[in-house]
Amino acid sequence: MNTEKNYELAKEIYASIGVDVDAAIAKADSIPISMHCWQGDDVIGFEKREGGLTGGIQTTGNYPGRATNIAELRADFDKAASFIPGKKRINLHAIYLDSDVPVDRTEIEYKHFESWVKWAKERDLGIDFNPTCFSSDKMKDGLTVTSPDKAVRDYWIKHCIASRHIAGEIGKAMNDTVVTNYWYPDGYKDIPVDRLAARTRLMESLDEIFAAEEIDKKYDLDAVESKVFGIGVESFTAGSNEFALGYAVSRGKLLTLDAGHFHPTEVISDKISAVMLYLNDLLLHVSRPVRWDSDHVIILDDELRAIATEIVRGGFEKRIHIGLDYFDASINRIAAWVIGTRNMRKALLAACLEPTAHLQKLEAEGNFTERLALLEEQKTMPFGAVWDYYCMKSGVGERAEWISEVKKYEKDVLSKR
Ligand code: RNT
Ligand code: ZN
Repeated sequence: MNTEKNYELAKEIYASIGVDVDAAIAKADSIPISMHCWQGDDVIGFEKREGGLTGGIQTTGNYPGRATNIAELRADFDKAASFIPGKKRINLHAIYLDSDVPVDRTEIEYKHFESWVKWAKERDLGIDFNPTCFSSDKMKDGLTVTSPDKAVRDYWIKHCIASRHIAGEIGKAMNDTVVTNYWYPDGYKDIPVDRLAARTRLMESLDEIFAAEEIDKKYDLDAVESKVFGIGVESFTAGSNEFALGYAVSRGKLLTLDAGHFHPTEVISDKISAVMLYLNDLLLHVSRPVRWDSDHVIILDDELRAIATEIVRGGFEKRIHIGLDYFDASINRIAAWVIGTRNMRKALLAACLEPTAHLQKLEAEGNFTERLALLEEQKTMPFGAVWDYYCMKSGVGERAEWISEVKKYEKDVLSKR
């Protein structure tokens, strides 16, 4: 469908504004995107446990074909990944362990994740990790590491220490840096009277978790995720943004900015350049909140483009770790992975096609007229032609070709589950 020809024309147009399209493709292709395994099974995991998703997060929808075991999840991930160009990682949660028998969360070991390492290595995927501090009868009043009950706190601290150890072992086995994200739903439905005590307990628990073992940062980086509220914990969240930022800066940890964890008019794209002044590394959970932290599939909207642009403009490709965090159970889950991850990559490619140095020069000179004019002209430049060519060259099919293949997989595989 004239993909090469369109690309040649696009190349000429971008060259006229000083952009090298091939260099842009190579750069966008090399930026890793960590695909969250939990889109494939509605954040349930393989613990052989009774009970649904808790912790203020929710999947809605009952589209058929959910992955119910490791083999299915891996096959589905492979299918999705085959339609997504560029460098990919898989983001695992502790509940995605590989074990025939139930294992308590405090008893998990590296051996339960060894098969993931083998699988990821065969595919040249990186791995990221998360302790799972939700969906458990070991929570008390919805609390984990901030519980006033020391036994409850200790349980969750132990789980996080075990998770962190596993992450370090995965890093060593992969000879790569695993980014481990710590998220706690802990908060209160109604107005608390001792916010300080809850946050003190959170700080002390995190300190205990990270002090337990010295792990080379080459193999594992720890990130603390902030949140404003969750369903059932509307009045107070211990790990607020100020808490997490302060913790990360004072302890040399990573902050995790999740696009759905702020007030509705706040955007994380504007936070990147501020926090990067004080942090070595940052983890993003790219998501799409619709009225609340609804975790919709990310679309190529202004905010997604702004996030990617801020990463590229700042030269933060190595220091900002891009993770996706959404879960939609109302549509084909493989399509959800493909749509969202392709959009993240598209946004990165669009960002790499910007004549940033020129725009920044105009801004520094106070030439805001030309800055605006050029930014607007750019919007209708043939970005799609570059994307199509990149997809073709990457062997992931052209344009919407993947849709019919996902439909076929749904008919042949998913519908038989
Ligand atoms: C929840 C957080 C958290 C989870 C995942 C499953 O609001 O965003 O990151 O979504 O860990
Ligand atoms: Zn998140």
